Amino acid sequence: MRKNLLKKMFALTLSSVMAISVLYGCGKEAEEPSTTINKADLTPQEYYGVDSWDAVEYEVAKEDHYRNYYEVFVYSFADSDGDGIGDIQGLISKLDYIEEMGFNGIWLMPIMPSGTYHKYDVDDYYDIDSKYGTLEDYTDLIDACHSRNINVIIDLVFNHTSSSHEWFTTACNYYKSLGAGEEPDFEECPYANYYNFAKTEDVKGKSTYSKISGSEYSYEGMFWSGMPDLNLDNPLVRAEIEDVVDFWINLGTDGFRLDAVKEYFSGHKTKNLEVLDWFETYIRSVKEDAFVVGEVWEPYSSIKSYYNSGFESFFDYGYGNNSGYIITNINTRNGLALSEKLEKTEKGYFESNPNMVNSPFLSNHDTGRIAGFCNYDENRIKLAGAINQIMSGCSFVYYGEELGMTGSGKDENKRAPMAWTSYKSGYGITVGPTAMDSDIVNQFGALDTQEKDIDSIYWYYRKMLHIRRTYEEIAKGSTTSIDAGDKEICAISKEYNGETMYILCNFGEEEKTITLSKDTYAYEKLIEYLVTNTDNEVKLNGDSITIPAYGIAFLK
Ligand SMILES: [Ca+2]
Ligand SMILES: [Ca+2]
Repeated sequence: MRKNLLKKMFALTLSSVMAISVLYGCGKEAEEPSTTINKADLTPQEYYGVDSWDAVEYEVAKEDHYRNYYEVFVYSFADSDGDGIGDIQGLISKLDYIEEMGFNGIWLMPIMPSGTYHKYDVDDYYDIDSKYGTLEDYTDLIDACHSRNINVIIDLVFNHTSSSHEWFTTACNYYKSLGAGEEPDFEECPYANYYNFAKTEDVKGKSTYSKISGSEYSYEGMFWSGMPDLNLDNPLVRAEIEDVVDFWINLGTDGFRLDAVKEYFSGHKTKNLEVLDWFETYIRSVKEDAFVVGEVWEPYSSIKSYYNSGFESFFDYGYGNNSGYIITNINTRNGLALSEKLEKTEKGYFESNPNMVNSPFLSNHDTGRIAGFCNYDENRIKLAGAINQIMSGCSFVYYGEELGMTGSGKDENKRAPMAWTSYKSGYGITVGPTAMDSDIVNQFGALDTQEKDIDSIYWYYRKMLHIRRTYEEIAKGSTTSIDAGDKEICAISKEYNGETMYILCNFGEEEKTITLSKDTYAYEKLIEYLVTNTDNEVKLNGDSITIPAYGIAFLK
C-alpha cells in the first residue's frame, strides 16, 4: 500500500519543510512568515512539500474505480534495450515517475502482436508484441503496478482484427477454394462466418467492402481493408472474445478500454448497445470489480444514450479535444457556461445509468495535443488540464500532456516520443513512429528542465493530480453549477458523503474578487488553490475571495 506507516512518519519529520510550503501558496491556511524565506532557495519538492502528500491522500481500495489514469503508448514511452522502440521493461522503469505524478491507473494502448506501429489491428489476442516484450514482462508490469496500487487496463480491439489474423486468412483461403456459385459451409469452416463476408455482387457500391481476390466474396473493413470487421452476431466470435477477456484477466489485468464501439455495427446503435450489455454482463461474471471504458467518439447526447446499455464508462468526448466544452469555453472565457454543462451532462449520464463512472479527458492518441488547442498559451494549457481534473469520475491524461508536448496533424505526430530529456537520445528515449515529422519541437521543454521549474506545466499537473487524490469529493462528488455573478468564473460545488467542496476557476485574463454569500457557499476555509504563476496567490478576506487570472480556489 502506498500510505504505509513509514511514509507517514517520514512526512512528519518533514514538517518544517511543509511549513515553508504552506507559506508559499500550497493553499493551506496562510500565516505571516516569521523569517523571510526566498522561494528561489527552495527546490520544487520543498516548495510543494511533496513528501507530505502521501500522508494526506485518501485511501484508494484496489477495487476503487475512481482513479487518475495515465494513457501510455508503449511504442513511444520508454525504451529499455536501446532499439529506439518503447517496451514494457521501459515502462516498468518509469513507474516511479508515474506514481509520483499522482497517477494510480494506467491505460495501455494495444500491446498484442501487430504489424503496425499503433497495433490497433491485432494478429494474435494471446501474446505481447515482440517489440514490446513478453508475457512475462507483462506480468512483471502488473506485479510492479499492483504493489504501488496502480491498476492497469488495456486496449481491447474487437470491432476488427488485422487482415493477417489466422481467423481471417483461414476464412479467405476457404472462400477462394469454393467453386463457382458454391455457398460456404460454416460447419466445414467456422471462420468463414467470423467476419462480415458477402457475395461481391450483393455489396456492389459499398465502399467499406473489399474483394477477396480469386473468389466471389468480399468482406467489410470499416476503417480500411487491412482491418476486417468481426461478425459480432456470431456466438462463436463472442465466445472467442470471452476467452480473450479470461486470458488477460487471469494475468492480473484490471479492466479494458474498448476500441471503436460505435463501429461494432456501424449505424446501428441499438445493436451496439446490445454488444455492450453482453460485454458488461460477461466481465462482471469473471471479474466483478473490473473497470471498463468505451470509446464512442460522439457528442454528449449520443453518449448519454450509450449509457442506457448499462456499460460502466465512456470517454467524455463532449469535453475532450479542441472542439470540446473545456477548450471552447476556456478560449471564449465562458466559465459559467462550462459549470452549467458540468452539472447538466453529469445528471444526464446518471439518468441513463445510475452506476456510471464518467471518464473525462482532454486529449488522447487520436486528437492533437492540448498545447496546440490553446495556441501555446501556458496559462490556458494549465487551466484546461485542471478543469479535466476537477471533473467527476476517472480522469485520463495522455502521456506527455503533463509536459505540454507538441503534436498535431498526422496521427504519428500525436504519438511522438515522451520528452524525458532535452537530448534526443539516451536511456529511455524512443525514436517515435517512422512517419512522424522530424521537426516537432516541445516548446515547454522536456521533463529534465521542467522538473527544476516551480512554474512548469509538469509541476502544475503534479500538484493538481495530488489535490484530486486528497479530496474525495472531486472525483466522486455530484456537481452543481453556481452562478458567481461573473461569466468568466466557473463555480461548482461537489458533494460526496455529506461533505461539500466549492471550486471556483477564473477563466479571465484579470484578477477577480468574488463575494461568497454564506447562503450559497457553506465553506469553512480555503483549503487549496492552484495558480499558473506562483508569484500570484488566491486570497480569502472575510467573505471576499480574490483569484488571479487563471487561478482556481478550493473551499470546504
Ligand atoms: Ca525497446
Ligand atoms: Ca463493425
